[in-house]
Amino acid sequence: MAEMTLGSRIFVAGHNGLVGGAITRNLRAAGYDNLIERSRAELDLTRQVEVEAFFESERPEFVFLAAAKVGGIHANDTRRAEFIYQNMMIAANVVEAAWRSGANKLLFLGSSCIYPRMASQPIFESALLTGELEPTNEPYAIAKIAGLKLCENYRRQYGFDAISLMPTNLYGPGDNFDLESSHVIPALMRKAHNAKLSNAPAMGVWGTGAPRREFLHVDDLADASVFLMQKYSEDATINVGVGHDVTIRELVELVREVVGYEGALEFDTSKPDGTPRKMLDIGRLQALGWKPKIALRDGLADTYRWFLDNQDSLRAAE
Ligand code: GFB
Repeated sequence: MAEMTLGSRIFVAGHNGLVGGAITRNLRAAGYDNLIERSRAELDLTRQVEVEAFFESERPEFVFLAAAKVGGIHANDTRRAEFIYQNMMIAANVVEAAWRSGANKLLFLGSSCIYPRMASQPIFESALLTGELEPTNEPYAIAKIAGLKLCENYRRQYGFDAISLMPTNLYGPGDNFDLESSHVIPALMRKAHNAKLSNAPAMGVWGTGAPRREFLHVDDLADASVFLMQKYSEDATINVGVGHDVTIRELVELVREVVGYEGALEFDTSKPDGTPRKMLDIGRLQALGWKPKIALRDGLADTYRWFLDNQDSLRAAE
């Protein structure tokens, strides 16, 4: 296994996104100073010819594949073609070009929503492909499973050191706060914030509030990603989570506390609940010597500070 050193040529695909941004911050803080970055306008990862040309000329040694088309339950459910097409193309193009151009190692990110909808809890890595997927995110899941299988099979056939991680639901600074397409944490934070400012008697919450979710701060994921790039080289994907979960109702109570909104909650049960529960078993990761550091309440406060500092640019971008 080739070692990633401070001078290694490292490509973080998706460095402007939630995950890629956090990995870039983590690497820079640790002293890695040979990072290769391309915005979407500079390099469209769904275009094979562009991706091949980029890898041939830049020849990155280490690749963090954090670029993906992502979104919350509604975006996944309604933009199904975009989610399957873009994620399959990005994974296939980048894994192939990285291997072909002689990269030392690639790290791919799956997602806990690609395990079977009714997987027994906590979810072990071995649950992959043992049952039916959650229908609201099946296209995304199929594309991500294909990405995982690319890594596994490029290892087997070519000996390419491609590994995959399975992060649980993520949140943190740099998240998407658009109410239609976002994940649950930024959506609830923005709704609570708007309700507080307008003195609204209640804020809306999708679904019943009963589903359970496990949340990992993106800075913890970035830390685990860099750790595993250095330490892990096996076929099997590895779960990255916190090992405990909360109901959506408990989450909204925490978000209200952080934001300071005391009105009522209105549950809109015409909106989907999605998977009833998805909590990862993180025994394998812990056995390697890594554990998360950021508690949910602290992470929510950190995310809300980021939202307050950036809300003008978020509004301008909409
Ligand atoms: O983060 P989220 O959208 O995605 O969370 P999933 C959805 C859960 O939060 C559902 C509830 O139970 C919703 O009913 N919820 C309550 C809300 N209020 C809101 C709201 O205002 N906005 C949103 N978005 N949800 C995604 C997958 O599933 O998980 C993706 O679709 C991805 O593929 C991601 O893997 C990690 O956790 O249900």
